[in-house]
Amino acid sequence: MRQALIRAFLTAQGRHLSGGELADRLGVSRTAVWKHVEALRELGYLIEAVPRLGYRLVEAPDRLHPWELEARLETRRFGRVVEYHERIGSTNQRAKALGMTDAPEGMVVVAEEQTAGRGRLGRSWVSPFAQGVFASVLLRPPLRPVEAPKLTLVSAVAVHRAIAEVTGVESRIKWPNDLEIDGKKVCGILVELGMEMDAINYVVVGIGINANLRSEELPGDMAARATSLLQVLGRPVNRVELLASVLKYLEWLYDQALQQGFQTAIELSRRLSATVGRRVRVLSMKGEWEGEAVDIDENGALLVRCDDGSVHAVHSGEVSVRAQD
Ligand code: BT5
Repeated sequence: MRQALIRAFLTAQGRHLSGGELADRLGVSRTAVWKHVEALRELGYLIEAVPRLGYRLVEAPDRLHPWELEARLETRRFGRVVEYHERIGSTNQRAKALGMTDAPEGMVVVAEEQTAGRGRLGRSWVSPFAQGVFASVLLRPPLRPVEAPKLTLVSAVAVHRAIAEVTGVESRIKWPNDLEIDGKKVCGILVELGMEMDAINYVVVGIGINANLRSEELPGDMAARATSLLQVLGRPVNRVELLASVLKYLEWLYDQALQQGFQTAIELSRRLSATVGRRVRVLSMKGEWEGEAVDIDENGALLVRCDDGSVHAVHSGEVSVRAQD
C-alpha cells in the first residue's frame, strides 16, 4: 500500500492528488488513504494537504526504504524481495547467510550504513550512514564455479549504465571490480560464492557506490584515490533511483549472459575499461610484475603483455592490479 501511494505521488510529479482519486487508485477508502498519509508523515515524509485540491508529496526522507525502491523498480525478479537495515555489519555477510536458506534469486539486502563493510582480500569498505548505496544481490546462477568471476564484469557494466542513466556521468571500469571517474574510485564490487560439492549454491554480488559520500569520511590516503557522485556533480543524487537502475541493468545483463553467454558483457567491459591499454603492476601470491594490459579475454581474465613479449592471463580474485602512470 505504501509503495502504491509513493508510486502515485511519483507519477503525479508534484501535482496534488485528491483523496478520492487516491482512494480509487489504491482501492481503499478515503479514511484509509488519510491513515497511510499520516503513517508516512510519522516516518519523516512532508506531505501537504490542501482542502479541495488534495495531497502533494513535498519531500521524502533520504532513505532506501523498500517501498521507495519498489515504487521505482522496473525488474521482474531483482529487488522484488528486499531486506532493509538502517545499520548492519556487512550486507554481503547477511546475503551469504540468506544464500544458505531458500531465499529467492534476486533478493536484495540493503543498508544505510555498514559497520564492517568488506572489500576483497580482507580489505574494508567505508560505508557511512545514508551516504552511499550498500547493497547485496543474491543470485543462483546455473554456472560452473570457474565462471563466477565473469559476474563481476556483468555487475560493473550494470553499475556503469546506472550511473550514466541517473547522473549522465560516464565512469570507467578498472578491472575487475572498480568503477572510476577521472581515475578515482566511485564504486567497488565484491562477488562471493557459496559452493556445495562442485556446484554453485549461491553467488552474492555486493555493490558499494559512493553516491553522496563526503570526502572527509575517508582517511587521508584513501580520499586522494576516491570520489563520489556528489563530489563530481556538486549536488546529491537520489540513491533509491540509483539502486533501482542498478537492479534493472543487472537483471537485464545477467539474464542475457545466462541465455546467450557472456560475450556482450565482456565486450562492454572491454570498451568501458580504464585498464586495457595501460601499464599495470600485478601483485599476486607469486610476486609482483609489470606489463601492459592488452585485452580482456572471453573468460573475463585480463591479458597482460610482459616486457619480454609473453602474454599472461590474469584472473581476478588472486591478484591486485595497479595502473602505473
Ligand atoms: C572492493 O574491494 O572495492 C569491493 C567493495 C565492495 C563493497 C560492497 S558494499 C555492499 C557489500 N557489502 C560488503 O560488505 N561489501 C560490499 P577492493 O577492490 O578490495 O577495494 C577495497 C579498497 O578500496 C580499500 O582497501 C580502500 O583502499 C578502498 N576503499 C574503501 N572504502 C572506500 C570507499 N568508500 N570509496 C573508495 N575507496 C574505498
